[in-house]
Amino acid sequence: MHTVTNDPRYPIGRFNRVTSLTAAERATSIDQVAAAPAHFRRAVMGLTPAQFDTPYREGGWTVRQVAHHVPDSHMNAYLRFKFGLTEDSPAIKTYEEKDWAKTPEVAATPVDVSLALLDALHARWVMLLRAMTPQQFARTIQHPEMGPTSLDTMLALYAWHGRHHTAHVTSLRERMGWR
Ligand code: NI
Repeated sequence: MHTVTNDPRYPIGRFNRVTSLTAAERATSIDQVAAAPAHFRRAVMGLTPAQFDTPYREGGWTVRQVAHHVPDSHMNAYLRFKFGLTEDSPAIKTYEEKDWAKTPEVAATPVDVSLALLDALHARWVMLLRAMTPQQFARTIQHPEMGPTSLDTMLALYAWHGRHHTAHVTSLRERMGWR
């Protein structure tokens, strides 16, 4: 389904937009969201401070910035689900992810803090996802760039997103020969 390329920005391919998911696809996507914190934690395990400060590709974010970006992104995702479930097709806000990666706390915050944040956030988010009905996954939000977007689409997007950033780190480790 995803086209794998040699583009270091997209180690697992780009996100292919889907409008709705089957029950089986939804279950797989929720499992991927559930597994994401442990997979990301394993991907960064044992890295040195210098390795955390290495860009995952030339001109790209450092591993440290990626580690802080994933919970930033998934907190926005969680809020999109909550807004989508409690309001009638609400307009949601995008956020300037490049600037969020440079706000004053990012350089000084231990990566462990963001890993713990990701654990707790996903624990709560997955409780929500597993409790949602198919009708609730069909609810929509208004995304300024994507237009009307179902929560199924959001689920598929964020299942991809966790794997996408984990692969940035694992592919860097592979290229650099880091054990
Ligand atoms: Ni991202």
